Amino acid sequence: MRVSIEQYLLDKIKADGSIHMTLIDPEKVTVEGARNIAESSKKSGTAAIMIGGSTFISQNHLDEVVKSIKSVVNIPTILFPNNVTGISSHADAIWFMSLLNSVDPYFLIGAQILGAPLVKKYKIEPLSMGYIIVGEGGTAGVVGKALSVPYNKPELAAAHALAGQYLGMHFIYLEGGSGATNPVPPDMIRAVKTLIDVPLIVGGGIRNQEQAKIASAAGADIIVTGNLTESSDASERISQIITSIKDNKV
Ligand code: 1GP
Repeated sequence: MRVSIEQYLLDKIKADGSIHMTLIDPEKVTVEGARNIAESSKKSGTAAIMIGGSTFISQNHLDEVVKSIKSVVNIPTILFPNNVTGISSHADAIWFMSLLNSVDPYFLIGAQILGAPLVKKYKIEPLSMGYIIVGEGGTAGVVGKALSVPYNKPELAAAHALAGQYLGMHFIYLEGGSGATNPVPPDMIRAVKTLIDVPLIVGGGIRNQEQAKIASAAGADIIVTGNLTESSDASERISQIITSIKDNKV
C-alpha cells in the first residue's frame, strides 16, 4: 500500500528530528523557474515542495507550475492555499488549513467548505492544519484578517495551537509572515511545542542556518523557507539549513 504523505512526513520527522520544506510562490516564478528551484531544493535534501502564496494567481499558471515541479522531482508537492483558487488537481496533497486567529469566518471555515469537494474530486491528500499568524504576519495576516499574536505573547500562541489540536488538527503552523523582519522567536516556539503533541511547522523570515537552527532547537518539526529560494545561492543555503536542523532538537 502507498504510504500517505502524512505518514511520510511523520516518519521523516522521526528519523531526522527536524525537516525542511521549500515554499514556491507561483505568482513570483515562471514555470521554468519553479522547476529549477524544485530540482535544486530536492538535491539539497528538502522533504517536500509547498506551493502557494498570499495573493491571486491564475489557476492555469498554478496547474502548470505544479506539473512542471512534478516532472522533475518525486518528493511530495503540497498545496499551501490562500483561497479556493489555490487548489490544483495535479498536486499530491494540500494543507487543509483553518486560519485560527482570523476574525473572518471565511478563513476559519468558509473557504474550506467550498474547497473540500474539490479536494475529494481531485483525490488530493488533505493534511489537516491549524494556521496561526504571529508577529508582523505579512501579507498572509492582512489578507486573512488575522488578529496577529504578538511575539512577546508566547502563551497566547500556545493556547491557539492547543485549541487547534483539540479541534482535531494534525499539524500546527506558526506563521511569522513571508519576509518577516524577524523569524518566530524561540520562546514562542518552545511554549507551543511544550503544550501540543502534533508536529509544529514554523516559517516566515528564516533566511539562514543560524535562524533555522534556533527554531529547530526550540521545537520546530518542520522549517519552511520561501523567500530565500529566490536568491542566487539558494541551493547552498538550503543545504546548510538542512544540515544544521538535522538531529538538532534538544
Ligand atoms: C511564508 O512561512 C513562509 O508563508 C515562508 O516565509 O518567505 O520569509 O521564508 P519566507
